[in-house]
Amino acid sequence: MLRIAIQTKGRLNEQSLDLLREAGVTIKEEKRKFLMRASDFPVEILFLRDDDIPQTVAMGAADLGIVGYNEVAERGYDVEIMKKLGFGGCRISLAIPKSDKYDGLSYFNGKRIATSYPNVLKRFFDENGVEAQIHTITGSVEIAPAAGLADAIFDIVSSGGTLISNGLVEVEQVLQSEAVLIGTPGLSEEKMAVARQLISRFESVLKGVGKKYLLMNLPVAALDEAVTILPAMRSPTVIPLAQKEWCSLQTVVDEKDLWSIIERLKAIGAEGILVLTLDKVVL
Ligand code: PRT
Ligand code: ZN
Repeated sequence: MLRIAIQTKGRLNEQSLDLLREAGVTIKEEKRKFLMRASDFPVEILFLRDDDIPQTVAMGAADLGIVGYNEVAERGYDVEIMKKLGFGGCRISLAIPKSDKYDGLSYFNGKRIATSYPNVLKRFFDENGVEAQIHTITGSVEIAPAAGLADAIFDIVSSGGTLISNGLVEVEQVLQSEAVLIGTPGLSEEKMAVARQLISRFESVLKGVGKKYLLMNLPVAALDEAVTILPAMRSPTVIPLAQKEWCSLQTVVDEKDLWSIIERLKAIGAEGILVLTLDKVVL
């Protein structure tokens, strides 16, 4: 039985559960306990505060964990990063009052910086020869400058809205983060086999994210040109139609390119274009 630790509540909880569910690992939600057995896969889910997940996995009290890379980097426990999971994206940045002039990292010499990520910040300052006072605070770091507790902050930024509403401006992006799957180093072969199976399912789910399945009818004469427009996984599937001069074409495209691809296909005669949501891609 493999034990995987995820966040009890908070920003990563829902997406961690969604990813597990999409990968065929489901738990009965009626009565949530701190440790729950999945009904359809040899996994149990341990619900923890995100702060505790790296240590729990490093100790082997959970075999795997889903947590923000920022927590892994800050806590410094010996865990293996097994997979980036593509959600929970954010960065840890240095931000200063917007009325201040910023002239590079030397700005921070002698300044007081409030943060919940003192270790990541200390490493960054040491690497860059900055000597500043790091003040560790938990909770609302962004109010520290206005409250006179610090000159600048080092905190998680995602949309940037929190900084703006506190009169701060981001000046250095120090660490890029997203949710990652971590594992205890040296898992037994038996556990590794289950972990590999789970990772391969995660990969199938993640490959389907941001992809659409396209189906259309196309004049056979336009096929060569259509193939140059469509970046299929190998090449698009072409099916003959009863009307000899027409064929049906099927392929997978990135959602971000969807409209430009559709417009180019219409321009070469594609008709009856269907766009379908793609669930998983198993290669
Ligand atoms: O209760 P528990 O200890 O488990 O949770 P928590 O309160 O410590 O963490 P939580 O749930 O807030 O965040 C969990 C993880 O989500 C973090 O460790 C990051 O990896 C990731 N994440 C992604 C974020 C954000 N985006 C984010 N925007 N974590 C926090 N924020 C906060 C940030 O601290 C700041 O206050 O949101 C604010 C900034 O957001 P913007 O959009 O205004 O820039
Ligand atoms: Zn936390």
